[in-house]
Amino acid sequence: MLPKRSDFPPGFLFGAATAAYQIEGSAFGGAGPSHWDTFAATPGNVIDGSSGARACDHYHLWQTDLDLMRDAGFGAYRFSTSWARVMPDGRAPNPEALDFYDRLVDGMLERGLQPFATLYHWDLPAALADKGGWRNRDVAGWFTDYARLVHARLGDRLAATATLNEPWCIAWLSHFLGHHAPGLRDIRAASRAMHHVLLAHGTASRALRADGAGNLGIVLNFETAQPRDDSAQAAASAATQDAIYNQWFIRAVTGQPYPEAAMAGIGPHLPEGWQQDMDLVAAPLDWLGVNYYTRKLHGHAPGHWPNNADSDGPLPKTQMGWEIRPEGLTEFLIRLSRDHVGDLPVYVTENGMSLAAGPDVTDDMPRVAFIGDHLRAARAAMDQGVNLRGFFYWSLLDNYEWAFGYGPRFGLVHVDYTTMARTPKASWHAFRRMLGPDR
Ligand code: IFM
Repeated sequence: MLPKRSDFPPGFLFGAATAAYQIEGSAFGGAGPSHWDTFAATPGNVIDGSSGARACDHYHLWQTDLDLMRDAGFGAYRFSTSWARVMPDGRAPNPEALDFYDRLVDGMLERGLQPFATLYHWDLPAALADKGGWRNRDVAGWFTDYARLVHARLGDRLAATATLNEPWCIAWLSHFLGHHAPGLRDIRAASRAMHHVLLAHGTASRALRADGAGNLGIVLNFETAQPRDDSAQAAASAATQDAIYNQWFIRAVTGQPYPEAAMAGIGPHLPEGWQQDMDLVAAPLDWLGVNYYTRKLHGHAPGHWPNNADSDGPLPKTQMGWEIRPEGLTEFLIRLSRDHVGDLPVYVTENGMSLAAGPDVTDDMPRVAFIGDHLRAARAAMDQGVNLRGFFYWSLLDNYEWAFGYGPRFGLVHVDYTTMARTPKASWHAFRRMLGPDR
């Protein structure tokens, strides 16, 4: 059961989120290749060998998708613009792409949806990957040029803009763990990316603000990190993981130093002179986006820093194998407000459940329960003083789940990847009963 609309303040925003590469179809509209196209074309990187070339064909079906957002009763839509679509070679504009996003934003406004844009949700132009991508300090300038271009075209109609989605994934998951493009496993590459994503965020935010943009934020992901047993070693592993994942980015963007437990391994590989960037990184924020999904347990692993092996706890899991632990959302919202952002407006910019489709693709009652529990967890944080302003479900549609291909289904709406038919699931109907015209 979902809570009642009246359990939340009248201005509280409910929405759903998507990302360009996961839904649009990177083969359409004159987009250039991104590092995800090339990563996906490399054997072994994506479980089913698939890519986002067609994805959900949102490039052509965007009006249907916006109708689904409106008809569920949502007030806001979180989407991303694709850098590789907007600048196919990483530098020169693609007018077709800007026209597409222009129509998309107008389409949101026509349907009463507030546009929440994310400028980077992982589609780095391959031409910039050739130059070292997030390892190259110049990425801050390249990203800023792209951000300004998008803002010059759309900024007059955006309700909110995030620079980056999930810098931990952009930097650590992709350059240290090797699971996402560019698939590196290298502490020096990862450390540089850990700093350059923040430099890009700070540089672009300041430039956008100078151009007159308002309501700027960043979207960070958080994952509960707890020791797997009561040994001192497991406590140290969990603390290191927490520092890398849950503290590195939020501390830097709010003007706090990088956490000691992460600096122990990353510090020696940071680019020279990084200290001089920290003021720039801490550009003023108008809001913080929080993505939350799960918890992992951590223990000691021999060998190199961070000496960390993760495992799953005992709670029920989603199709991704992720433990379902709604109280983690309450805990993070309270912790972030207490330790980092105070009264700054916060949005849950992603929270969702992957669930395999059964014979009746509309039957996703476990997802309804998941959403209800997480909405109540968000409400509990508000009751304890967190300035939470909205909640975006991930995701509107089943879509391309990166290295997991098209297997995991996170959508409120089922997508048949052969016919591209959209079929609303029980969870979509539950939101409609909570928010829509019939409530
Ligand atoms: O699909 C992703 C999304 O792109 C970023 N946040 C987590 C989601 C689920 O893994």
